[in-house]
Amino acid sequence: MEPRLAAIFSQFSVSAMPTSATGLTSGHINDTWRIDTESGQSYVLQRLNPIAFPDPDAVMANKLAVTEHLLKRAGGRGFGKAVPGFLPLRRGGFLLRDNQGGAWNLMPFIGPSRSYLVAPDVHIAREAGQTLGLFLSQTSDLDPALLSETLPGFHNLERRLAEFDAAKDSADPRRCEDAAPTIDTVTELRESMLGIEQLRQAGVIPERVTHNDTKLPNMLFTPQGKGLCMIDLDTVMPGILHYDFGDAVRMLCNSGAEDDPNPDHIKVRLDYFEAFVEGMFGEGTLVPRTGETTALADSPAVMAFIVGLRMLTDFLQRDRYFAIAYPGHNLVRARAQLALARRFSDSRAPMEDAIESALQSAAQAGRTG
Ligand code: GN1
Ligand code: MG
Repeated sequence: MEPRLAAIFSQFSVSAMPTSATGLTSGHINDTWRIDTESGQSYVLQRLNPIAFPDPDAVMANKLAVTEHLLKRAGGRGFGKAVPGFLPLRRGGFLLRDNQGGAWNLMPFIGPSRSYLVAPDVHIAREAGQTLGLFLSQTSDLDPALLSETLPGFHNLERRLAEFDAAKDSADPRRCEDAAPTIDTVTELRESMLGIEQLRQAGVIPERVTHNDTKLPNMLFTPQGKGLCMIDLDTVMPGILHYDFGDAVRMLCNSGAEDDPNPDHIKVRLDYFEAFVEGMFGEGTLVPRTGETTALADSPAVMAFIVGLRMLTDFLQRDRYFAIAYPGHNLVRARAQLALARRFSDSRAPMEDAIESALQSAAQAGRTG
């Protein structure tokens, strides 16, 4: 095990000796390792990226507030059995600063468990809906005003468009040229994507505690494929249902990869969508509040558009935010996500029907049950 990691691990309040560290590489922002120890208990050691998270103390405070609340609320439902927690440092507190601006925290590894990059079947899509629904229902009574907005305007499309416009104006001409057709796609779609942000600002869609990074790899399942819990709580903040719903569907219901270079692979899995909404709403796991179903069927397109826009902006800014695997990776990602946004817009009507029928079956179950 790398001496640097061993030294950092030793500062946390764990008595067992570490035996190995394995990099967990599915995230695009932070560095994460699984640490195995002699006792058999494993841990997840994470270094928060200082560029993405300029105020790690506020991030940690949000994560602690949400996990403490989840711990109080967990149990009694026969589902949602696990809650991610944090280990304190020997000297107190939960965050260890290094001299490069990184901030480290340690969590117990929840196991046995697994996660997926791609959903293998409708069963997992349903469990994913239930896992997110449970997280949102268990945080429904946590006042969002108690959390800081650690990444201001994170899913605010007006803000993301302003950042994109500024990046375009100052980008190097070569990158602008490579990105020209993708920039045209943004120009074509941008107005049509602003509805949810306007409804939020008008107060039609109410604020709640949201996870804000609900892609499938951030959901944990048992080895048999039962949903366990949401992980990667770095972005828990005040938000709206549309962010978490749309972002989860973005990854789960795409038959291609997030960075698929082949546009023919990018199609909407309506069967997965139906299963997802049944899992989330069908049995009353999450009961939406007034205003929360308004424009909900638009949210997958909008969230794919926002992520694609952020990736394109990052390409124009020479890839300083998202980790890339090859030159041009952010542009490939952006193309795929913008193509996906179009596909979701085309599937709006059947998605709206699926949401409606899941809500109806919940209402029926409520009447008869
Ligand atoms: C980033 O770090 P990771 O992979 O969980 C990003 C999300 C994007 C996602 C795209 C803090 O998430 O907003 O949706 O990549 N996280 C941050 O895969 O910017
Ligand atoms: Mg994340």
